[in-house]
Parts: sequence; C-alpha cells; structure tokens
Amino acid sequence: MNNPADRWLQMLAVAGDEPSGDSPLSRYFRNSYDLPAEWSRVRRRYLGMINTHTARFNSPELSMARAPGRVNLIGEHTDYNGLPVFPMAVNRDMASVFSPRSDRKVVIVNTEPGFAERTFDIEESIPPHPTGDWGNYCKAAVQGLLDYYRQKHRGAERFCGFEATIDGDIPIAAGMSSSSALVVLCALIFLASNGLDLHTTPEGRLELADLLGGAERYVGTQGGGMDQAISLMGMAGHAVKIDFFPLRTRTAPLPANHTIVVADSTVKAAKTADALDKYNRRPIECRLAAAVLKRIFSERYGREVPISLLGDLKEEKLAVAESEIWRIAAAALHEDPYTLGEIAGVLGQSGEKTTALYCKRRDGSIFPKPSDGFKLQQRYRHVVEEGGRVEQSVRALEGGDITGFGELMNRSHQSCRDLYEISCPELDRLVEISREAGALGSRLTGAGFGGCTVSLVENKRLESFIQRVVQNYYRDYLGREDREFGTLIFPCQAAGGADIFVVA
Ligand code: NG1
Repeated sequence: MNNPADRWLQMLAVAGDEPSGDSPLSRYFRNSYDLPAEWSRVRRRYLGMINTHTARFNSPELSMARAPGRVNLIGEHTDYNGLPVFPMAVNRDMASVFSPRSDRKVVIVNTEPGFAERTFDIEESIPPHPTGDWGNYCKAAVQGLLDYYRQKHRGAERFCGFEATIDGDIPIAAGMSSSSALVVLCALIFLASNGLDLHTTPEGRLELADLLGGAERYVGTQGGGMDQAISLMGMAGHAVKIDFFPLRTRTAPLPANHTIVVADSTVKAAKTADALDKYNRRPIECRLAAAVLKRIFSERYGREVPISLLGDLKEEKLAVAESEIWRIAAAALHEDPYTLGEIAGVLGQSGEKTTALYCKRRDGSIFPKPSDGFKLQQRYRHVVEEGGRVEQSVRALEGGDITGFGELMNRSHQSCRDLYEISCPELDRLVEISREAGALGSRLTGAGFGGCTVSLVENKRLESFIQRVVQNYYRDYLGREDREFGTLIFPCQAAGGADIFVVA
C-alpha cells in the first residue's frame, strides 16, 4: 500500500459506521458530521473525488483539502462597512484531492459535470475567464497569493502549479458562500503545493483571510471579508464574531439543545451581471452615505474627521461621544432618496467627480444611477443598527439568552427587508412560515436577493419544524412535488476552519 491513493482509499473503504484510525481527516469527519447517519454520504463523496482524480491525472503525490461554507447568523452587509458579523462555518464544504505539478500550470476538474475543466498558467497578471466562470475563483486565489508574495520579493516564476479535483456539497448561489470556500480551498492548495505555511498559524490564517477578502474582488464583487475569514477561522460547535480593519475573531459557543437549520428559498442568488449590480449598489450607497456624513461632521467640528466607512462612526475615531454621533447622523440624512446632483452638491464637487470616486464597478465601468435614487438614510440605518445587533447577539449567546438571540435574528430580517431591501417575497414567506413552525428566530442569510434562510430551532421541535416548513413552503407555497427535501432544508453543524490533509 505505498500508493497514496490506495492509502486514502483504504481509510475510507473500511467497513463500519465511522472512518477508521486517528488521522486528522478521520478526526475531522468524527468532529463535524452526525456519524454514523452521514458517513455513507461523506465517504461516497471522498471516494468519488479520489477516483475522478486518479482517472484524470497520473500524479505520484496526492493530498486532500477542504474549505467550509458558512451561514451568517446575524450581521448582514456590515463587513464591507467595517462592522462585525457573526457567522459559523458549516459541515458543507468545497473539498479537493490534489497534487502539485512541476510546471506552472493549474488544472482544475469539478466532479459536477456542469463545471467544465479549467486550465491556466501562473503568470504575473492572470487574465480572467468571462464573468461568472467558476475558474475565476481559483484564479482569484492564485492572483491574490502571487501579489502577496510579490511584495515579499518572490516573483511568479518561482511558483509551481497544481492539478486538483474539486467537489462541493454547499448549495450553489444560496448565500452559503460556496464561492469564497472555493477561493479559500484553491489558496490552501496553492500554498501546500509550493511548500508555503501561511495557513499553519492563527496569525497566518488571519493574514491569509485578509488578503483573500481583497483577492476575491477579482471576480467582480465588492464584498467584505466575512466569508474567507469564517472559512479559515471556523470552530466546531461555535459561532465566530468577526471584526474588520484589523481582522479579529472571537468565538462564542452555540446553545446546547438547539439547532441551526438552513432552508433554501430556491430563488437563485448567483452573482452574475444583473445580480452583481444589485449587490454592488449597496456598497456604493454606503460609501456615498459615509462621504456625506464625513462632510457634515467635518464642517460641524471645523476639522477633517476620519470617516471612510460607516463603521468609522465611533467615539474612538471621531473623539465625539457616541450619543452625539447618532444624534447628528440621524438628523443629517433625509428619508427621501438622494439624486447624484444633490450628493455632489453636499460633497462640494461635480457629479462627474462623485461618479468617478464612488460609483464605479471593478472593471472601471460606471455603475448606472438607480432609477429610484440613492437611499442613503435607509442603508445607513440598516448598517449601524445591524452592527449593534451583532454585539447584542454575542452577549445574548454568552449569557444564555437564546430567546433574545432569536428576537435579534427576527429584527435583522425586518431591517434587511425594509431598509436594505435585499429580501424577496419567497424569502419573506419562508421566514414567516419558519417562525410559525416554531423557530425562535429566522432570517435571510448572506447577500440576499434569494438564497437561504437560517433558523434557530429547539432540538425537541426540530422534526416537526422541518415537516411544517416542507409542507407549508415547499409543497403549498412553491407547489413542489419532490419526494425528498433534504437538499433544500437541513440542520447544520458548526465545523472547524479549512484544512489540508496529507497522507500519513
Ligand atoms: P454571499 O452570501 O457569500 O454572497 C456576500 C459577501 C459578504 C457579505 C455578505 C452580506 C462576497 C464574497 N461575500 O456574501 O462579504 O457582504 O454578502 O452580508 O462578496
């Protein structure tokens, strides 16, 4: 049994209800899945990857890696505003069997036939595939790491590529971060293939999360760094509060006797073309709100105040008491949507300059003015109140106030729906049904515009909760006649952060 593939297969193929031995991979399976119930599914996945990989490549070395998806329990669209989020990494992931190559080629194969094989070369500046192509997430990770190491005086020519077979069981375009998990996975594969160890210490992981948060913008989104951070910093049995600028994490144990249930609205929330614009409108409106508030605070105090994000509106930054900050800010922004001309007037600059500074897509093209105007007050209110709800949620969980935490989740959904306008009728209905079915709290999770909800449910009600949601949402509201709903509504366990497993 000297062949690594055989050794992996041996570990996975053993008879019985659990993986054998004490390897890190076996330990991961035991800590993160409800074994033995899930073992045959998990085992089938990993065996599938090994078989696909050995059939496609003739690699002498073979390692494994995984990067989890996440559900955000509360704190939506706060990350890119410099305010905290409170997600947990889940036991659904992007996993891979991979081998380093001796040349500079990267070849990625997906077990899902809809994602065709992608190949590219490691070079100083890697040209992207068309928007929406799955290969871009891998390119984003590699480009991000190349840029990072270039600053550390190591040119692209020194790096070797890899070949990887990738398999995911995170629902796609559902707000569970399958895309960032793929970015993190490819980053780990690149590091391992090049003998680099950035991911091996907690400080290194934070640095990696930080750089990958920026690197993912390669695909065209202007998101924050939550997804990459939780995928790297997740902890089994815990939710993780993440603060930004600088990136920091703090874990909080999830309540015993309760389960986090994810339900897919089935409305696709893919970030391509139109959907990307819907998503990117929010960061643009937030940057404009921050610019307007900076101007108003600076004028009032006769000095330039350091506000570039809404999250900068705090006592430490402005040297102004918090209550005073909220009073001034609340009076400064009006409820009616702003026109570009009005914003430019407040900022004391031309409309062209305002557009050039704040309203650009990543590719440099101009973001079209929204026909219903820029909703600065509503976006501002959601973001700062949501940041406050994150702090309250951590305290509620730490103090054992589970009902209070559920209520905060409900209030968060309301704000996402009414102020940030990222919900849709299906998500609203699913949340309503989930509460009627006994959830202590239920809300949309992730970017919104479709995707999943997350609900907090007492274990003793779990079965009846799932049955009622299946009946009232999937069967009655959506009119679906599926026999099995396990891929649409499922309990999640909080899993540990991304890992690499080498054969013993
Ligand atoms: P998802 O749900 O993965 O599309 C996006 C952003 C997050 C965060 C949330 C909203 C990316 C990669 N992810 O998440 O950073 O802003 O929306 O809270 O852009």
